[in-house]
Amino acid sequence: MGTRPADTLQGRGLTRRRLIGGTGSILGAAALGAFDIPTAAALPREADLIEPGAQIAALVIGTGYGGSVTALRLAQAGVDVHMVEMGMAWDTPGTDGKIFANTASPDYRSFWLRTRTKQPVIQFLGYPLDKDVPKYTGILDAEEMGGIIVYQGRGVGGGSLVNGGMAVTPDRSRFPGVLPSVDADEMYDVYYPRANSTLGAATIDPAWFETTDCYQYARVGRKHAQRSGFSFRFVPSVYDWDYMKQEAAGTVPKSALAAEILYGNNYGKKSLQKTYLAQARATGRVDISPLHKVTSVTPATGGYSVTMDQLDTTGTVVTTKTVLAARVFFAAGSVGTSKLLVRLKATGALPGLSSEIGNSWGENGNVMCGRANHLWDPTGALQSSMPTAGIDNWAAGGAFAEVAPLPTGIETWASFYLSITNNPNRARFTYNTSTGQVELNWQTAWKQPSIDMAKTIFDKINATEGTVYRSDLFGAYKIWGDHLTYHPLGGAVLNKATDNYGRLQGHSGLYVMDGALIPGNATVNPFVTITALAERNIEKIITEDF
Ligand code: FAE
Repeated sequence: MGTRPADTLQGRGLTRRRLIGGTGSILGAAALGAFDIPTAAALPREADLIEPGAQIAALVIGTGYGGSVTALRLAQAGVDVHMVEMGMAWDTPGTDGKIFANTASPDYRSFWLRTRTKQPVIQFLGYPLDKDVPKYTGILDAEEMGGIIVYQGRGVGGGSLVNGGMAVTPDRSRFPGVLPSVDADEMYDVYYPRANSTLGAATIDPAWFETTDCYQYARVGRKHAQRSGFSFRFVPSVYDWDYMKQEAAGTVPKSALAAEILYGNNYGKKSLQKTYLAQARATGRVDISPLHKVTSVTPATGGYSVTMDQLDTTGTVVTTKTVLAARVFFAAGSVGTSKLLVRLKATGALPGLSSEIGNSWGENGNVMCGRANHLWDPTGALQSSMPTAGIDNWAAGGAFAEVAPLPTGIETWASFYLSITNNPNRARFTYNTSTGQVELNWQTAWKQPSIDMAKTIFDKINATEGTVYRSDLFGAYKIWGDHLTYHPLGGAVLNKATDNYGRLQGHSGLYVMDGALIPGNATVNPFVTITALAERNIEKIITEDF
């Protein structure tokens, strides 16, 4: 389907200057300025950090979903745990009194060791949106892996710090295609409910949804979906709905209604810091070392010798530490875990690892697009940054589209979507001996099936509504955001690179606990499945291995 460039906001009486001036959020249009960087305050207290030569019962690499489940359940079983996290603690306010930067005004806190932002939406009405920022161990990593940019959270809480909070359990009928070796009854009877309850997932109050200004964009999304015959479903969120209602009433500081999302959320979102990690710390058995990046794990007498770099906030290595861990849990995320394991196998540090290590990586079929609506279909100047609904055309067209916000602070007459599609393409991580780097062979053209599947929804909606795609968000006259993923999955797949519970083959006492276990696609947003799978696996590991 073609796009009519004239059918943009400009054709509707809005000037570029007015739009850019009023645009924030994921568009990130902010004034350049000097940044105060409170480095000392942001650094962890030395006394709390892991010590060189320490002997650790259970060392967890990474503090995202897989790592947090692992730490909590081990600690509750009486095991002392040390979590090692390459990102910051995110527990100290910056010079503006807030811990996290607003998405509208990225600053030193926003990106992981970049000197220029790399925002998912590249431009708006022809204006590029990226800006210079000081190099800092910021919260969002836009990791360039060949043909794809993989967005990931960095810090204590991992992806929960930066994500949209959509807590989606896949339809039961799709689960065997996601994790064929896992007993689905157990997952849906025990582990999904356990994960959802500990994460604090809840669905929006339907009556409030119908009346609040901040979800007008989702109501428009529903109307368009239903008029084209698609199934529209509410999805739970880990945002505190009561808090959002108070934001709307103006009685508390705003967070979701102030467009906070990509660079952290200062108030209402129940990130892992407030759920699993809070419970884990409360046991008194879990310590966390932020700004520590694991570089090696190799067998040693009594377990594994684990080497890590301690970083300062410019990313410079200030010291290197080696500890002895009886057991090591890889929970560095799909990319982090895969990169470590591929390197450790190739360099002979962990020679017994399976030849399946590095295989079956996918991007959950992510593709973004926008649609330009008619003037009589406004999506609202106030948009909650927390999505709460999706359009389900998985069975017929292979796409589940999140009705996403475009919270610019002004009316844009635009609808925005992140689609999760059944893209069959899978990539592989390999070690390049000449550069010493781990590479991923994903190619941008491999997104074409995702685009085709997303079009099964949006071509039809455009035809019904007489509307067109936006072509000003991802490059000049470019409709599809096919350069990125928010949902990396795979690289150390369950029952292939590991046994059916995440135990790495060839080296006892080593485990994978994160999104690397899921072979490339979860059919919906993945963190609930990552959490539930970790709950299942750690229960078995505690029973049989400790
Ligand atoms: P993850 O949460 O990425 O945690 C891994 C941790 O390990 C990170 O904190 C890393 O900094 C750390 N790490 C990596 N390497 C090392 C190392 N060598 N040494 C020490 N630490 C290391 O992994 N999913 C949903 O279900 N719903 C959503 O609404 C949603 N929205 C998203 C929006 C954005 C912008 C992004 C980026 C992601 C979104 N996701 C969403 C994806 C979700 O956050 C992601 O699947 C999970 O965070 C992955 O969990 P893992 O435990 O695998």
